[in-house]
Amino acid sequence: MKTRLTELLNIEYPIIQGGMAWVADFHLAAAVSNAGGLGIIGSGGADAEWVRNQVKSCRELTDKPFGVNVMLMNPHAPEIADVLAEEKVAVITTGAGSPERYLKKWQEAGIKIIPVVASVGLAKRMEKLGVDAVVAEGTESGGHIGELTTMTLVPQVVDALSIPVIAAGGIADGRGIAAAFMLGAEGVQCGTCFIPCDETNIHQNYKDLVLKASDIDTKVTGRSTGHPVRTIRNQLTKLYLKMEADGATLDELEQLSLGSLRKAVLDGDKDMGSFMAGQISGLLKEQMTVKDRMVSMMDQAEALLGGKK
Ligand code: TUI
Repeated sequence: MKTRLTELLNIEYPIIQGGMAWVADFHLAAAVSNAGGLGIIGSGGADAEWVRNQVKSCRELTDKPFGVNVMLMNPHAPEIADVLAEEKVAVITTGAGSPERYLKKWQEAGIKIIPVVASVGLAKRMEKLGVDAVVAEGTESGGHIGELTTMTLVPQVVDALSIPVIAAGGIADGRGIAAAFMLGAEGVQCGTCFIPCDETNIHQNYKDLVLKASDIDTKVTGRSTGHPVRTIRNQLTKLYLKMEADGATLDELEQLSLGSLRKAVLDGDKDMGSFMAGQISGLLKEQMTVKDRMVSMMDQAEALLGGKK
């Protein structure tokens, strides 16, 4: 399946991996790139030296292109932006904000820039500033989310832009890829489907929670703070939602969730960890290698879309 995206990024499959904070380290990114997609190191709230080391380690595991996701609410984002320009990574994706102030520096370093957007307005602004593609991410996604669904967001972004659009949110098999292409996307970004993979360097409880989840097992917390986040429901989400309903302050809510992603990824704390994952978790039933996951998704997509293009 050749598209403008596979040409732009020099990859075999039109699949890019979501830049999942704490979950997507260089092991996963290298596995996705080696399997023919675009692996992404998720820098989340990390500092610039962590990112530099991850980039160097990834280069030892793959000769293929890979990217780094910059989470724009991270206080270390300005230093990370500099490190990525110095290291001349192939691709940068961004999330949770507008990357406007970093674009010139990254463009001068020859880096392909793909902002993740949740609205047509930001997508248009990004195109005007010369980015290479956008990820249109629906509210089905895990982690920090926007309001619109993938089904409604993707075709509206496709109609508004000339650059390639990558669909994200709720895609974990070949049917999802085929549907995204029908909406006009030229690639997909998948996150949740890579959580229960062998190469993902996280606590086994996290993988098992995604595999065991049903269709209704994710919850969105933080709507009252303006930073809604989708995670697998547990004691933490129950407590958080109750405190939000009771009118808790930002400070109280921050105290509750402080370090909870770490508790999920490193400790596997099923009760108090923040297990970010998308609504498509309910579709995922088996742990497998990244390569097997990608090949089965692409085989199914190609069959649905009428053979190899
Ligand atoms: O960024 C994501 N997903 C994320 S980031 C993250 S780390 C985190 N941890 C704890 C609390 C909050 C975040 C986990 N998951 N996806 C891309 C995305 N970007 N979704 C929504 C947006 C977005 C939202 C508002 C992008 C821009 C925006 O407004 C910018 C503007 O200026 O209009």
